[in-house]
Amino acid sequence: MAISDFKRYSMTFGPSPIHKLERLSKHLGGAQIWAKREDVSSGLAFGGNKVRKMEYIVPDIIASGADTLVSIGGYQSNHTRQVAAVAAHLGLKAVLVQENWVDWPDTLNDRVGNIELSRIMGAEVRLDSAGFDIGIRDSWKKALEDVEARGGKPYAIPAGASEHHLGGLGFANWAYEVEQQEKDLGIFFDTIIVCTVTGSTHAGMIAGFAGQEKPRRVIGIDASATLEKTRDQVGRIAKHTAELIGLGRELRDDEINVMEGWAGDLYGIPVESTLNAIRMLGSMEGVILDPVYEGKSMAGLIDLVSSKDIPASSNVLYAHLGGQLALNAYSALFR
Ligand code: 5PA
Repeated sequence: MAISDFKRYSMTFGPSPIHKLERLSKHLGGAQIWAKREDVSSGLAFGGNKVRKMEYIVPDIIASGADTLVSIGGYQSNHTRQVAAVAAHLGLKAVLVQENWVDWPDTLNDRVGNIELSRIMGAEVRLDSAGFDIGIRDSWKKALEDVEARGGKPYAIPAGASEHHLGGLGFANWAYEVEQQEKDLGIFFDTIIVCTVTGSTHAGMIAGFAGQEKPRRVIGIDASATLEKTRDQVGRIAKHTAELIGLGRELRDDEINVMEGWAGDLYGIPVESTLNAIRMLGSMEGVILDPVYEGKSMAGLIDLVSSKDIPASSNVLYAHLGGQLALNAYSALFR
């Protein structure tokens, strides 16, 4: 099997756009920095990385005859918001377990942003007091049972669609999309920077790029603050996805590169470098990042480029995976 043998149900406008971050590159004085924008590549509820993953899962949903998508995330999960949008788009129901992943004091945390949109899109939102964990949860199993008990047919989508057997395909294909765009732009991105938490975004990229001729660094910046779990999950999903798309060789350990240093102590809580990155991209480029994911991966990029860990001769591609809706729950930080 190759990636092109898998069915893809289109929910994006086409390849996500790539553009240069000219002023940021100049300011940091090192590598040239570009962004590929998953946050503006779909018309479904502001899009983001899960829409791309779901494009390879929807054919399986349709074939299963399910009538309800069941998924899980934090109160401000971008993933569950995108599942709600996909359900609405397909004419299905959605049950979303929203756990208290972040001990964040904003009283509107369970009302604004992502969760508000999920409610608008008709999803059944179940608040749950459990804390952060990217693994399989009882509350999610219970939601699946409840749908069955009331005569529905559930379709299970784990956190971030990562542990789903097809969860890595969307971003494996992203790697091929990049290769094509490079030909059009006449450039080679030797370094990719991506935020990683539940792992299938980064893992898919690793599997996809591993099959290409020219090697490159695919750096995942951890935003989970539970590094070992995320590293394991990235490695496992990368290997599984590589097998699915017929890579024909084992992935090497050095291809699985999850870096720590910018997550702070806790998932979902921004630290100084996160806020600096958000303000820098906002004020210098008019590009908006969030405090949970992209602010942290951009903080990593800023440091790696500034310190010349990524050499000045490099072309860096920053994967912007979305996430801005959560800013609504973090307004106090920018008063
Ligand atoms: C998320 C994930 P992975 O989970 O595939 O590693 O992606 C990390 C990531 N950027 C990066 C944004 C904007 C994201 O939303 N979000 C999760 C969610 O519930 O929203 C799965 C955790």
